[in-house]
Amino acid sequence: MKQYLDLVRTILDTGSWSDNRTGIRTISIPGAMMRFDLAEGFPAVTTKKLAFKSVVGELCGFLRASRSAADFRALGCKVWDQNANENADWLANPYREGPDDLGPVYGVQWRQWPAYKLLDRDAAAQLADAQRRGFRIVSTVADEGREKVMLYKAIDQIRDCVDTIMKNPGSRRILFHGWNPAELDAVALPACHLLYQLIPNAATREISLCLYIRSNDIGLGAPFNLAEGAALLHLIGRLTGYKPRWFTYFIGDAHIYENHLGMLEEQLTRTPYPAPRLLLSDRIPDFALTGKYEPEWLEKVEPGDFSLADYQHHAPITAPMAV
Ligand code: DHF
Ligand code: TMP
Repeated sequence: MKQYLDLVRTILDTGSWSDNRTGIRTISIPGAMMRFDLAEGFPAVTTKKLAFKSVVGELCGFLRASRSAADFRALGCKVWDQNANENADWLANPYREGPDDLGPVYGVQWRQWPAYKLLDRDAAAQLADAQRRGFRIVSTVADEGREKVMLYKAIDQIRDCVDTIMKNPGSRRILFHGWNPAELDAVALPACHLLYQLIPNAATREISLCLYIRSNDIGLGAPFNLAEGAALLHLIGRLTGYKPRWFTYFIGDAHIYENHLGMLEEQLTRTPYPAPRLLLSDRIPDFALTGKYEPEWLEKVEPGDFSLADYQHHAPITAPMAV
C-alpha cells in the first residue's frame, strides 16, 4: 500500500487548507488516482489495522439495499451510526424515517434505483415495451391537457451488470451509479463512492473495476473504500467466472481532516507490509468451476464469507470521524 502513503504525502506536501460543512478543516487536492493489480494482492492498508469485518459488513448491507444503521450494525458494521443519528441537518430532514434511518443510500440506488416513465396513453408500442422491461403502470396523469400514463420500476443496477457480464462481456456500458439527483434531498449523506464500472475481458477471463469517489476522507474513508471495491470485484468475478485484475480508484476531492494528521503522520513513519490475499468462502459458487450462474448470491453473501490471509499490519490507530 505504498500508493496510499504516497497519496497522503502528496496531499500534505501540495494540498491547500479549506473549510467545509463539518467544521473540521481539511487539506486537499483536486483529483487523484491509485491503481492496484489484484493478481498481486488485496489493497488493505498495512500501516494500521484495517477494520476488515466492518468493511465486509458494510458491503453486505449495501448489497441487501439496507437503509438503516441498525441493519449495518447487525452485520458487524458501526460506521453509519453517527451519520444516521448525530447530524443536525439530517435529524431535521422530513424524509428521515426515524432513528437509524439513512434514507435511500448506496444499496437502495444500486439495487432499487427508482425509475419512472411518463408515456402518452396512446403510445401502445412504448407502453408494451416498458411493461416487457418490468415497468408497471402506477397512475394516469394529465400533462398539459394530454392524458399520460405514469409507470414505475425499481432498477437492480448490479444485477443488470452481472447479467451483462455473462451475456455481453464486450460491452463498455457495464456500470452502476449511486448518485441519484432526484433523491439527494432525502439521504443522510449523498453518495461519496458513486460510479462503478466493470470491465470484463472475455479473452483473458479477467475483470477490472474503475471506481470514482467524488469526495474521499483519506484517513478513515479511503481504506474502507479501497477494500470494499476490491472485495466487490472478487465477489462479482467469482459469480461470473472472471479473475479480478485491475482496480483503478479515482478521487475528486482527496482530503485529510485536521484531526487525522497525527494518525497519518504516524503511518508515514511505518514501512508497509506485503499485501494480504482475499479469500472467499467455498459456499459462494465459482462459475468457472460449476458453470452455474447464481446471481442471488449477491444478496445471500454474509460478512463471514470474506477473510484475509497473510494480513500483516502495524498497530491499530484510529481518529474521530467528521460528522
Ligand atoms: N464521514 C466522513 N467525514 N468520513 C468518512 O470516511 C465517512 N465514511 C462513512 C460515512 N461518513 C463519513 C462511511 N464509512 C469509518 C470508516 C468508514 C466509514 C465511516 C467511518 C471509521 O470510523 N473507521 C474507524 C473505525 C472502524 C471500526 O472500528 O469499525 C477506523 O479506524 O477505520
Ligand atoms: P461531503 O458530503 O461533505 O463530501 O462529506 C462526506 C465525507 O465523508 C467526506 O469527508 C468523504 C467521506 N466519505 C468517504 O471518504 N468515503 C465514504 O465511503 C463515505 C460514505 C464518506
